[in-house]
Amino acid sequence: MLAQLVELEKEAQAALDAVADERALAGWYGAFLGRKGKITEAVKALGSLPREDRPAYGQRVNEAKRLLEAAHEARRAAIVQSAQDEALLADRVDVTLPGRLVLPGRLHPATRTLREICAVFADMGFQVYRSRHVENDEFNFGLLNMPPHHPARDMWSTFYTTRPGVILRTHTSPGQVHAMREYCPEPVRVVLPGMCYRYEQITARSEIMFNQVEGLAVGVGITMTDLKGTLVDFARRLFGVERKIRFRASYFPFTEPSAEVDMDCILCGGRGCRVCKNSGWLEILGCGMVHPVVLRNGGYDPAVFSGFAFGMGPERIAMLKYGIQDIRYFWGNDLRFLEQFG
Ligand code: 2U9
Repeated sequence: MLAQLVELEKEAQAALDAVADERALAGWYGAFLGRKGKITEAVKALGSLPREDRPAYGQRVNEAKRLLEAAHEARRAAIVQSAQDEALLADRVDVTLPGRLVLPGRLHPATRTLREICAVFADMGFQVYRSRHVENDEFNFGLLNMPPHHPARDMWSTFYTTRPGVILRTHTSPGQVHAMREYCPEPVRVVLPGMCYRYEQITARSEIMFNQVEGLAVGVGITMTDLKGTLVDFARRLFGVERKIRFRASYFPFTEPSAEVDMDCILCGGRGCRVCKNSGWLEILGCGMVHPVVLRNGGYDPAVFSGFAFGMGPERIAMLKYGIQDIRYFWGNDLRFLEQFG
């Protein structure tokens, strides 16, 4: 029996030496040390031996079992280690390779211009006020002095939704009513930047989505000279200290009187060129004194309060500033265009 045991031990050790991976190792364990394994069977055979042979055999078989278990554990550790070594070799990182260049991103030229405009007004004490892009008819038109069927509504071609009265804002002006209602009876000085939507033919000069920056100042004793001073200062801060502006009478339903503002051409300094179409002037914004009806809709008594408002398009301002010929570039997503800014 003892001789058989020695043979079995040798067989087990040889089989273990031939094991190369974890699957084979599990098979080996089952064959020798598992519930029906050969070593386990050899341990069980102890009971059937003559009493006098048992101590020697018992000691030997237990010793064999212990040794093989230790060998099994050592083999398992070696297999795990070599699998790890192989994986590391296969997935080797060459730290001497040059790194991959990560190009820094940049702001879209419209966003950049929008922020520059807001920063100028922020320096003059205007807070940024953001409001919803999906509006209702009342805020986009009614409260801005355009009741249903008012002919001035034709100035804005509107995107309607399937829900009656719910529309995409055609200008940031509804936000001004939200701001007035939030702050009244305190004075307000806010700028409203953001996207507006118009159901229009897309051409070199008009897009269906574009940004606007509108401004509003309401308080006691605000006059048109405040409006003029603010806008002259704005033009000089954004385009240079030499800038001149002029006011042309105009019409907006929410301001009275209303004006459009031109600035002397930044390219030719007013002498006349292709960009200003030889007029020497560039139109940069619209403005006016807030209409008394609109002031009342915002919660202010027009007998006590007055205010001015203005509005401009950052894309249009960027087109003037950088000599961009076609507004469609802003949404064209062409990197050759976008990478020229910032
Ligand atoms: C309230 C009161 C007054 C905002 C104004 C303009 C004139 C204007 C356009 C210029 C080019 C926007 O991007 S554009 O299409 N804006 O001409 N906006 S006065 O007046 C307001 C607005 C809201 C409550």
